Amino acid sequence: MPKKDSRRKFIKNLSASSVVIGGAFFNSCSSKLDKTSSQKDKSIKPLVISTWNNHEANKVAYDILKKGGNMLDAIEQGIHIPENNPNDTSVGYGGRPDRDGYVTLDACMMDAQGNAGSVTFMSGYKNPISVARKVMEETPHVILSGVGAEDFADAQGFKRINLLTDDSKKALDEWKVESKYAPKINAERHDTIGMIAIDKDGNLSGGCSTSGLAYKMRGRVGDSPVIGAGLFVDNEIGAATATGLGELVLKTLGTFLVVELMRSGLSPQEACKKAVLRIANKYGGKDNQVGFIAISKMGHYGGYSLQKGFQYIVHNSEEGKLFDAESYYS
Ligand code: SD4
Repeated sequence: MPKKDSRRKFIKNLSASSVVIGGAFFNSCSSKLDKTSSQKDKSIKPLVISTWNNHEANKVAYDILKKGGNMLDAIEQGIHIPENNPNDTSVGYGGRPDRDGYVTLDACMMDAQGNAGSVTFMSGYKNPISVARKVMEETPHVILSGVGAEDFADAQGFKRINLLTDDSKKALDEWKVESKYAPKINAERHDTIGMIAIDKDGNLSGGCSTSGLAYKMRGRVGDSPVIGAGLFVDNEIGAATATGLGELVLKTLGTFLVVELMRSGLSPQEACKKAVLRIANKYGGKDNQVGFIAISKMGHYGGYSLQKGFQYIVHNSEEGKLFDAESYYS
């Protein structure tokens, strides 16, 4: 499977955001937007798309939707797959810690009615997507953070566990020796799961879950739990989710931008590409990775990234299909 290689390349490509480049660049590039391929223009519902090769997660969600199950159950149970997997070092249990050894998780969910819930900087619970769903369904708030999110999870009956695995601890110790504990904006492998879906009636929802950047500074929160950055759903228009260097996605409100670009008439593929170009234009991004995926209200989909190596998995049939996203830099 190309997964490991692409992960490695992705990590290599993550680095501190760099210089701003000229405004003329955006205009010249934006006129060269592709049409989606005919494959992607076919609208077959239900449809579930996730970032990276999260095949099993995507299939779990698809199977629930295909049987006419609840959309949020589909997304939640799909995202549980990487969250529960100690060998997935980017999400949930086994996620890489911050540089002080704390595993802190971020997640959010948004539904077709425009409801949203999110947890950030949360330790001790391996399914932040479920806690985010509870925030959405059981509280008048959108975001609960840190100790407050943990107290809420406890009150909701979630079981507290130690998220730091022996493998993660060992990797952290090696990293400390290698890096001399220097704060870095990024590094290391990453495969945040962002999942968006459309059901057979054309209703859209999504979820996103991550342990954030490995060896981040304590307290750092990325784009993934921020509505409009890591995930955005507007049931009249479409849905989008993001992966990559969260700082770039936060500074451009990337998924809100993708959905707004679809509102202005662009296809999901064109919208993802234009949002990536916005980042390239404003922040360079030559050494960074950002990837977007999107679904339109019509059930069309697409994805685009800054760097080569970003993949996304699509299920609108039992088998599913893994796409290598087109990228700005080759
Ligand atoms: C973050 N966007 O915390 C996440 C990282 C990520 O695949 O997507 N990795 O910035």
